Amino acid sequence: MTTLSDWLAAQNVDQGLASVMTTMAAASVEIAGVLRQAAITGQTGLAGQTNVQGEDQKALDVISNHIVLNHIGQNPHISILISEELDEPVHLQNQGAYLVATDPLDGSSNLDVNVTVGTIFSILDARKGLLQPGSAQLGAGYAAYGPATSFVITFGPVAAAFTLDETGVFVLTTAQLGVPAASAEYAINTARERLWDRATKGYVAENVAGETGPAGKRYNMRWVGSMVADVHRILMRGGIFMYPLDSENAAKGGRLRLLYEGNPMALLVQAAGGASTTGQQSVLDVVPSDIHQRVPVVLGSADEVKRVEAWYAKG
Ligand code: AHM
Ligand code: MG
Repeated sequence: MTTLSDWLAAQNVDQGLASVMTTMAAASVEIAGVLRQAAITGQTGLAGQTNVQGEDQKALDVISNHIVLNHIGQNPHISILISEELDEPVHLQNQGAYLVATDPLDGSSNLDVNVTVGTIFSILDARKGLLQPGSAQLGAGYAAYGPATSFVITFGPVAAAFTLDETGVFVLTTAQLGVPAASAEYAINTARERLWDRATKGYVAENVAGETGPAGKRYNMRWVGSMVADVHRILMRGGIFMYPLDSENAAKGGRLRLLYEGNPMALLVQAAGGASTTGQQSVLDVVPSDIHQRVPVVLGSADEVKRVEAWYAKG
């Protein structure tokens, strides 16, 4: 049995960087505990406030943000925290080399209904500023709070998955995730079809056409509505996840946030052999101009991402 600590000790990375993963793992264990009890302790529903993006915060969003902030504050290697739930970056009183950008609890619409949600995070060199492209990430990961709590991380070359055991320890359960190039499963919120651009409509129509259509095979659609759960499925068995630019979200630049949703997931998928695109370029190549910037996200099995890119190339 290999624990997260064993695995981290065997990686060829700076000890401070490894400690950031340990900190995020500890925060995730605490959040998992809160989620497990929330319906009993009454920590459900709205918090009665909105975040910087104008979204209603749920009680669990606020609690999760506090938990992450508390754990990060105890790690002297982290000097800056960017959170979906906080308007401004938090500058901690230390000389730590690392910046963490996080969505402390992703999948707000699935809170309070016992569907998988998660914590997503990205690790950057704090000395290089707040606005770095995803390709500059030193590490990334997420915790998925499902039937089991998974912790999936990368420092770049490989993505590994851990599962929380009953004693509160993360145990290595997949040493190297591999997203197969070919797949027949796609994930997109089809209720937005009328808003989609030509490329998204074209790609999805080909999938729906099945074995007699141009894709030549039968597809299945799976949409949890929590990015963490949808991306976790893709990392475990392949598929494609799409939250493209559409006529409604275009004014904001997309739906998902670049620094703490698009970038970490794109790095994990790349480490597992998959690909990502905004339609125009790799998600990892987008240079942010704002910490809460949004981005179109398409990621997963390489062949499927290539088909989407081909649709965008047609113009
Ligand atoms: P959140 O950070 O407010 O939870 O929003 C992000 C979520 C993703 O988890 C999910 O993929 C997407 O938003 C769902 O959007 P929609 O409600 O449009 O289906
Ligand atoms: Mg979120």
